Amino acid sequence: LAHMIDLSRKKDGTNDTAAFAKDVDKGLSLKQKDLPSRYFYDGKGSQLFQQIMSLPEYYLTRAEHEVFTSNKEAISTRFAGEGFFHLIDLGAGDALKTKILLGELAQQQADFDYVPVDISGDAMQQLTQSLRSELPDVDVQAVVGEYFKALEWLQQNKSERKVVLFLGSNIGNFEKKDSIEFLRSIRSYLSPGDRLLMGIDLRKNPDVILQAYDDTAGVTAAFNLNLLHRINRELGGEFKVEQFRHYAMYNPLEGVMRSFLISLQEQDVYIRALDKTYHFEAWEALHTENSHKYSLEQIEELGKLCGFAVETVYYDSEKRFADVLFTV
Ligand code: AVJ
Repeated sequence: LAHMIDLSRKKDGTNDTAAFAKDVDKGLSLKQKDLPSRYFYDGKGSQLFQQIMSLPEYYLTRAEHEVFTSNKEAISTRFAGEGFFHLIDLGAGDALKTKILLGELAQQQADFDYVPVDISGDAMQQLTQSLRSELPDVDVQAVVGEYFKALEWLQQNKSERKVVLFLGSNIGNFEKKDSIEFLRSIRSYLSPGDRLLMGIDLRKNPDVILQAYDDTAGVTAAFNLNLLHRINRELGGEFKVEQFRHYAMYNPLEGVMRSFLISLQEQDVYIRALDKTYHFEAWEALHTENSHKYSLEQIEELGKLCGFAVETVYYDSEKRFADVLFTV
């Protein structure tokens, strides 16, 4: 039986648009302008991200797909060994990679239910529907909401065995201290025997990384610029989007890919919902995203700091990407 839980409404009575407006005002009022990357993913942004995942330059998705295809039996066997479990997929999206595991688990007749979590209600609706036809035997309970909402859901089911998936190098968007905080909170809802499988993009040739975030077809540029379109659509912004360009740079010392929107000229931008005008100098940068790349040592250290031990590391054949299985 498939159903959906919508946790996306705020308890304090404010709605998503109000929260977006507040964050936009805060970010555009900073001396160094900065907007949270989670706002990329409206309907249009999610669609553009789907396109990014099939770009020749964006190796991450293909690499992780290969990890899952090559290791599906081994991974499923680890998960399924000890009776019923919840398979919780944080930021599931279209769950293309998870479906490889779901098919294998179904074939092994594993006793589990699948709990995909995503901020996109559309994505969760589509996923629920596609699973109903592709894998009718899998019990699906989609949750619409931010990651921390899913953690609350985890708490309600504390006594049941859990396997948490956090795939696609989504951890890469977190600053180091936020990633520690996030993994510790996941850990606090888990018990001995539970597991975490986390997909992480590895450090590699800086050119390869840079191209993945600055593709020749300009899809990543459109994805980044969509944030301004979204402000125009949802907050009555008056961004002239063609007066901004996408700029991506990789710092190999820090292992951080950073994305910006650069103002091509001095300009003022009015946003109706905030009844305020924001000034941009010529060539001023608005920071929109960080994507952290890890070494294996850093992954182990991060796990240890948060109460997780590495059980197995699964790599793609070129060792570009790792899916790390942690135990508590
Ligand atoms: C979804 C956060 C993993 O950082 O690689 C892709 C998002 N941004 N291209 C990433 C993204 C630009 C992506 N994550």
